[in-house]
Amino acid sequence: MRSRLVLHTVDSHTEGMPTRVVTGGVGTIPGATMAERRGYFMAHLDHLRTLLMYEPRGHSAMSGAILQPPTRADADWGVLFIEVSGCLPMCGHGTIGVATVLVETGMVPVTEPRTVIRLDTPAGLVVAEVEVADGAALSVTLRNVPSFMDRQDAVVDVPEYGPLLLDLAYGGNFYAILPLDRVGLPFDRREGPRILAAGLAVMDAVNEQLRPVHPESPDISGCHHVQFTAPGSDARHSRHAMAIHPGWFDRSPCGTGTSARVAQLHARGELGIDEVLVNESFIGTRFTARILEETTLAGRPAVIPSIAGRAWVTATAQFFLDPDDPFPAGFLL
Ligand code: PYC
Repeated sequence: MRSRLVLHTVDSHTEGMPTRVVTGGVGTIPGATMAERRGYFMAHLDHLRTLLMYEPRGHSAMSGAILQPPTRADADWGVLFIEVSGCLPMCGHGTIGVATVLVETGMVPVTEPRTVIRLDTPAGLVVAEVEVADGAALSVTLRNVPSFMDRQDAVVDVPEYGPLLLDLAYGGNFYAILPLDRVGLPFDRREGPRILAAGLAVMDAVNEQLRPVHPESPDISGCHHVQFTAPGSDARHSRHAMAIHPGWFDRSPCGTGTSARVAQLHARGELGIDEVLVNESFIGTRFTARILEETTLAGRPAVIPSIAGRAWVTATAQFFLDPDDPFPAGFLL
């Protein structure tokens, strides 16, 4: 057995969505902040992401997180989120997976019934409160970054679908949010390929016509996620199909998407502080969400969402790269 590198991981899934947590082998990524490290990683180390996320070690809906020493004194760990689609500034299901792995492997001091972990992410500080019993992480509630409605009732012209009315909201990533029936499709997993095609068309149109940019962090820009809400969804119980670039669905209810959804519902006057939203994924798994407080971001109204869900550890692994491996950066089919 030969290997050019060894990457250590603890794999988990959060409400159905994988988080491959890289616990060793990458080293400390250069950069004074996690946002700078994200930029360095994308420019110089992206082959490590594709090696772990793409086939044959991953798959077309793979997701993960690389643990790092924190860059700020008030955090316990730094986290870089990796996916088939790139490096996200923030990932909610990934945070729940990371917090679960940190507790269940003893990589943080664990106290029962609650362990608080402060995570330094490229989008800002995220605090995860883990409910622990007998060493098991029973649930994780995260306090997310400021989330806001970016554009309400925007119209985008989407080839083959026509002018579409949608909201654009931020919850750690930018989300276009619109009812699925506006693209003439039923909320049915058998329609997955057509829902994904519509999602990609909406993303392209949004990025051409409305391209969102974070008001304080211009390195966070563009829309790579479309939240198609199911008929009957409201501010108490929402179901959705989350189409993600370059063409996959979130299996979890999507933590940053749920944060964007609560910011949207709050801006529309439909969800008050501390009112609970149950947000359900395309496979029927659930996060519960609430707004902890109102705030402002670059002078615009924003909210601090809290998102709760659960993750389960599925494996530990050591990934190798044989010097003769014909796919040193993996591949996607
Ligand atoms: O949970 O925030 C999330 C997420 C983003 C993309 C996939 N999951």
